[in-house]
Amino acid sequence: MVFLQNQIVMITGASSGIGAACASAFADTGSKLILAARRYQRLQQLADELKNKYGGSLQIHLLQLDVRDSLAVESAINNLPSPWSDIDILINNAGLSRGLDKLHEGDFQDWEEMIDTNIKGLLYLTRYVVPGMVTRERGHVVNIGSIAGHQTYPGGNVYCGTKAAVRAISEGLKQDLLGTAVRVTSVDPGMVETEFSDVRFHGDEERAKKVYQGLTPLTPEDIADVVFFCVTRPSRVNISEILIVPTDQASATLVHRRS
Ligand code: NDP
Ligand code: 8X3
Repeated sequence: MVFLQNQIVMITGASSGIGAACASAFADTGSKLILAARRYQRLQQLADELKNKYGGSLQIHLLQLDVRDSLAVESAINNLPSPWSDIDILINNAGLSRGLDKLHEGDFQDWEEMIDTNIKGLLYLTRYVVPGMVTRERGHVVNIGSIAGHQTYPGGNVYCGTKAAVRAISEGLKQDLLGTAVRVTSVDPGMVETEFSDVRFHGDEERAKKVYQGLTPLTPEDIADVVFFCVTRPSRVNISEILIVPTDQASATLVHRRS
């Protein structure tokens, strides 16, 4: 796609789920991909798959990065080799939920992991990448929010709080960038089948599977399609927010299960 030729697209949380699907969606467009996550081997595997599929000329730069570490984020962004330093599109996707406990019974470590990743990690990336976009007078930040930022569900307390924060931060960033060419979009999915529920339930696969039992969830590719749509609109168009749910989901708490 001409529009994306040589554009540098950075995706956090690219080792799995929605982030990996976004990497695939952009791989065939002539853009250059910066893929970041903690699990470097998974990133390498994905990069190999994409190069096999789309050709060796596909340019991918891998970053082993924990977005919770502000110094690591600063160093990763400031030390990008020069062909990779001018990021055009930042997809702030790295995120997770931990637990589904009642607030008054919740686990501090779970809370801190969610707050540090979903809010602070997204802020660090934004803080280090966006100034360059402003200087270059081009750029697009896509934050992966959630239906959980629109509606709170029982046991969702802190996770929903982090996604409500992402929603407010996206809106705030858009306001602060008014007058520049930099665009800001929040893509807010409902239920998407990824490793999300395995992570939420600390590896309890049975419990994770039950989340999607009897309904047809979204796929990571469905979300990548929407992200792709948002960043390929003409420069005068800023899609501020998109809420995307499975047909079997009416709200955060109302789903239709066939069994
Ligand atoms: P996955 O668990 O499949 O992917 C999460 C990704 O985030 C992984 O690549 C993981 O990589 C990365 N990640 C987590 N913590 C960190 C960290 N500290 N530093 C860097 N990367 C990190 O889940 P999804 O694809 O579903 O989740 C992606 C985003 O979508 C999240 O923000 C989630 O909240 C959001 N979302 C998901 C929905 C769903 O139903 N699945 C619905 C709505 C929103 P690694 O472990 O290698 O670091
Ligand atoms: C992920 C979707 O409904 O589990 O953000 O919170 S939900």
